Amino acid sequence: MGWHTTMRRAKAKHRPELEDWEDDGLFEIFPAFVNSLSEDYEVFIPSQQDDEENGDGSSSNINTINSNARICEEIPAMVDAKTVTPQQFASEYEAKKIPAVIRNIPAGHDGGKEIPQWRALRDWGFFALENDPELRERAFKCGEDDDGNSIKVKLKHFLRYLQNNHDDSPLYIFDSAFEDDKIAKKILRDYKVPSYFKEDLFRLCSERRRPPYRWFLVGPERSGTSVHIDPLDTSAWNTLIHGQKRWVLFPPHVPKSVVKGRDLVRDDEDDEPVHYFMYILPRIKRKAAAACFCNAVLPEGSDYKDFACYEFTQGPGETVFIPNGWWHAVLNLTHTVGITQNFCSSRNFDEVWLKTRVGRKRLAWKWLCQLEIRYPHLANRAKAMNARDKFVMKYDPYVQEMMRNKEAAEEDGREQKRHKREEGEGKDDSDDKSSCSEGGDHDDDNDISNNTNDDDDNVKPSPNGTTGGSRPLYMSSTTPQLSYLDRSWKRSRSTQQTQSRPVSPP
Ligand SMILES: O=C(O)CCC(=O)C(=O)O
Ligand SMILES: [Fe+2]
Repeated sequence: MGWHTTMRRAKAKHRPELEDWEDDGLFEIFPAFVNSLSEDYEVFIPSQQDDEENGDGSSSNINTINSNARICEEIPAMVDAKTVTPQQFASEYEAKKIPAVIRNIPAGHDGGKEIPQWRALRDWGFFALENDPELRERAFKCGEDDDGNSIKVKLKHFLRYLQNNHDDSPLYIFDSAFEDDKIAKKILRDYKVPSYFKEDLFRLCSERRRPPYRWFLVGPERSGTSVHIDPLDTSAWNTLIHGQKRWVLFPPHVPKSVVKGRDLVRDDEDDEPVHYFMYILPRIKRKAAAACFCNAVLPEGSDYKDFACYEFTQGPGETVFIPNGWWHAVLNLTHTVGITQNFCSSRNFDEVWLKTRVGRKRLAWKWLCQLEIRYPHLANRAKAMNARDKFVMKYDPYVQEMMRNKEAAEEDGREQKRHKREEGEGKDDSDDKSSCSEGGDHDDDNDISNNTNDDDDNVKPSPNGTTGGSRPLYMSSTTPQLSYLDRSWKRSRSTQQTQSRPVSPP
């Protein structure tokens, strides 16, 4: 099958409802849009004073939003890997959650030291990729069907598509599956995780279990990534080897509804990243400017309070650092090749923990066990947050044992009632029903934690590193979530107090 048919099928699976991928004619008008973009970094913070002057005597006006912007922070910060040490980066940028553009890493500078140049500079050119006898035959993920299944095409087909399509919003290679694959593993040798991002606490979980965290990116012009916050509140770095990417960043306090701008998408419009950058983002900025223009002081709680956004173009050899919680969207202005990784470090650990304990319950338990062994101070931080929020971890073996005891006690109770009824003692039927339903009123999956949104993998709970027999901090006896459990559970707990923890600690 040739590249054309392969890609037509891939597109039909990715967006079955879209009949004409070239309908908006963006291929024609995109170059003019790219030319209209400022090469400078653009800060947009609308003025909140309707009679404020801009310094040249003109007053603020929502039609001239760029001149209306007041630059008060250097975002993104410019960092040179030739001079900035990992310690400086951690304290000046990562800890303060300041987005940054770091220059010179692939060229052989990192953390103020010289390193070998990345092989990616040699091997990730479009010609080199197309002629790599192994990689060209390897299938990469470039989309998803409606059921969330990956759509993969061979690199050689994708590269022909990249050079020849007129789609408004083309497919984009976004592939995270390098492990277990001899051919794609080569990609891992072509770059080196920058020293600024070496700390990677999820590595304590096995490669197979940890959430996806690194992606090889091959993006045709006009493809991109919709506005989002990175998963599990991780931070990210993104290094571009070829081409140009346009970025927009919004600080974490800007509400989702504002950054998405769904109310600003017209009925006949698409909302792909290319439409976002060309049409929706300018409307979001105009709306923010108007909201601020109309209100000398924006009321507390206004969606546009402290609105800001930051736009810039990333060039080859530049690495963008996106601190956790920052909204971002990306548009490939040209064909691009790059690499991105997400990470949890001790500086974003608290936020990542709060998301992981809810979104990945089984993984969170396994991770906590490892943290207790390797980084006890972080495990203590996680446990302190759990105690503060009265958060009970579903896969704590202690909790699971309690739930088993509770169920056993309930079953005992039911058994006794059945027994009594058989003996003719339980005459009042309705009493029996009510007490039975009380007993059966627990979650089917024993979930007594604070959130039932579990998109977990199949990790088995494993021993943790708490001291034998004592109650870990996150299982405080005053935990109110436990107090809703019925008397039979309390009985079973009291019988257990003399026992050691069900799974002995390492
Ligand atoms: O380069 C891109 O398209 C952006 C990638 C990104 O934001 C992400 O992977 O989370
Ligand atoms: Fe992202």
